[in-house]
Amino acid sequence: MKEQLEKIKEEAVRQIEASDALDRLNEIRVAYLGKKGELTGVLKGMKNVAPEDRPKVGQMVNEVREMIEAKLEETKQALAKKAREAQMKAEVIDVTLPARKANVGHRHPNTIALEELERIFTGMGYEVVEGPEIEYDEYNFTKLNIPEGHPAKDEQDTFYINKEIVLRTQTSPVQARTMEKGKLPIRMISPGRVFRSDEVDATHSPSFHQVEGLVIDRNITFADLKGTLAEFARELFGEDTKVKFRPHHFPFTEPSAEMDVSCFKCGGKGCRFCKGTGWIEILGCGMVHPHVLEMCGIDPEAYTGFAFGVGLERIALLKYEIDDMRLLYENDVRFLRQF
Ligand code: 2NM
Repeated sequence: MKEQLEKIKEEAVRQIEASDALDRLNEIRVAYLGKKGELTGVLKGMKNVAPEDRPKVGQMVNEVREMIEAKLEETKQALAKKAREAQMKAEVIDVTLPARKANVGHRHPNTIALEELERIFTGMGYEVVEGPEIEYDEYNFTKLNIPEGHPAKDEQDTFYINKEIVLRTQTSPVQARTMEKGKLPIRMISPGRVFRSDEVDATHSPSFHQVEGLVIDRNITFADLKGTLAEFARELFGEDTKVKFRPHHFPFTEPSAEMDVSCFKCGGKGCRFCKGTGWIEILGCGMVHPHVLEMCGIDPEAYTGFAFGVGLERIALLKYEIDDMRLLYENDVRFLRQF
């Protein structure tokens, strides 16, 4: 019996020492100490041992059991330590590697132009107000004196969501909403995305950006409009910039005008940039139509105002001498980085 136990002990120790994984240790535990294990088998065979020898044999079995358990535990710890060390070695961080280069983007020409416009107008005391891109026909057209049947309302030009709701074709509905709130005077610009059902080409896109301005107070005249927009042009294109107003028509202003600036490339002599005319068309403007004031809840006998609208892409293309609007929508960083 003693020899058998010695043999079991030796074999168990040999197997434990040869094992290289926790799974394997568990198999060995089951094979020796489990319900059907070898050592358990010896205990079951006790009935064949003479009664006076049983305590002695029992003690020996226990010693072997304890010995195997200790050996299993010790090996388990050693394996875990080895695994930890291997992991630490594998995950070592090489602090001498060069850092990954951070790729910062670049402001879009539209954004640069918008921030310039916002700087100029907030500097003159204007607020920047935004509004919804999906608008009621009522605000986009009716309150701006654009009646049923007006060509601007044609489905050829406007994206309709349904009979009452459109993608705004201008940012003037933001001005109408601000006037309706009733807080006067008003000095505001409303920048934002607008939509027209246009084919894409070098100068058109179904979605582009506008900055519209509005001033309402007592005694506002066309002189205020001219002085303000001339100052705006000088800030944007340089202090020698001249301005010129040509009569025009907009439904929401009366009188209306378009403003040209003297060509900032040739100073007005005429060049390829201004197509030989010396002038570049820059914005539309006018005195807010009394009907518009009335429909937006302002008394046209007490208050007057002027308004204007600038295409943001047009400013960006001119200022940065970009000859195709489509370049603004590709967001190729090699293009964007140049401005
Ligand atoms: C333009 C040209 C002229 C304009 C008018 C208004 C409002 F809401 F006050 F009636 N906002 N913007 C306006 C006037 C816009 O864009 C070429």
